[in-house]
Amino acid sequence: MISMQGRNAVVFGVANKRSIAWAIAQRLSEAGAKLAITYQNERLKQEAHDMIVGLQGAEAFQCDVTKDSEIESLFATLKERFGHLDTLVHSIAYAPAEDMKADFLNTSREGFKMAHDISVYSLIALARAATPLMNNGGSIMTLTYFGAEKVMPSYNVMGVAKAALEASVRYLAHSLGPKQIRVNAISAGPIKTLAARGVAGFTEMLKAQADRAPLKRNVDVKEVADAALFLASGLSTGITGETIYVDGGYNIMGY
Ligand code: 0WD
Repeated sequence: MISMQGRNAVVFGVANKRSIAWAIAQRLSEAGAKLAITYQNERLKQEAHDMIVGLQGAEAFQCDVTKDSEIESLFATLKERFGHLDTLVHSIAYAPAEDMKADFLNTSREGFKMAHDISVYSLIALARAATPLMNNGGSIMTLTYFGAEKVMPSYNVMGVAKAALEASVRYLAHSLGPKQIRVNAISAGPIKTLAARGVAGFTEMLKAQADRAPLKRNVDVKEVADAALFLASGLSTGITGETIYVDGGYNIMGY
């Protein structure tokens, strides 16, 4: 049993009960961590507050990661409420639907910028804001997808953003390593969530992955949450800058 007793964690990207971020928040909380979850806007506030009722001592705060002022005030609040932070989970991505659907050749300048701002730059901004609170070292993690490395038809600009995200994980790991703050990515196999619904042909992706993966099945969100707990815990203190696959082994296959 991995214990997160006495540790504080903040989890970004809880949209609803199907969110990967929610499974991670629950897993960290079960292991004893004190949790802050964040929601994007007023519209998601009620649901976030309803959801955390079951998580002992958890609190929910608004933070739209495109707004520097919201990031700043969130971390000021976290400093006040938690004192220090041990774990930060970034489980956020967005690209305009038109750009996901379009032929990649027709990716718009605005869509490209937005996808990279929300899905990549936000990790850098949050890591910077969290650093002063991680004075005993810490673990930062993000969620990525294999579309960063290989072409997944209809993943398009999001694949390019995930490649930038994985490179950012390595550069952040180098930057924060001397402070004993580790930065890693979990590359999850496809899981049915709100964000996944924006990917055309998602059901076929699920099926293809289950057919070809060595484990011959899709992954469960709980398996992703278990890997997140490992990365947050004292069992992974030698690991930083890595992309860890929780995909049933799909990525190792040639065909
Ligand atoms: O198959 C999947 N579901 C996989 C997801 C496979 C591999 C990786 N991932 C990644 C996603 O790319 C993302 O980085 O996991 C992360 C979490 O995605 P999810 O759990 O699949 O999706 P969802 O429950 O929709 O959570 C993502 C949330 C947003 O949801 P919507 O769908 O409403 O855009 O990211 C949040 C938002 O709550 N988000 C923001 N939060 C703060 N500020 C912002 C923002 N500006 N934009 C989006």
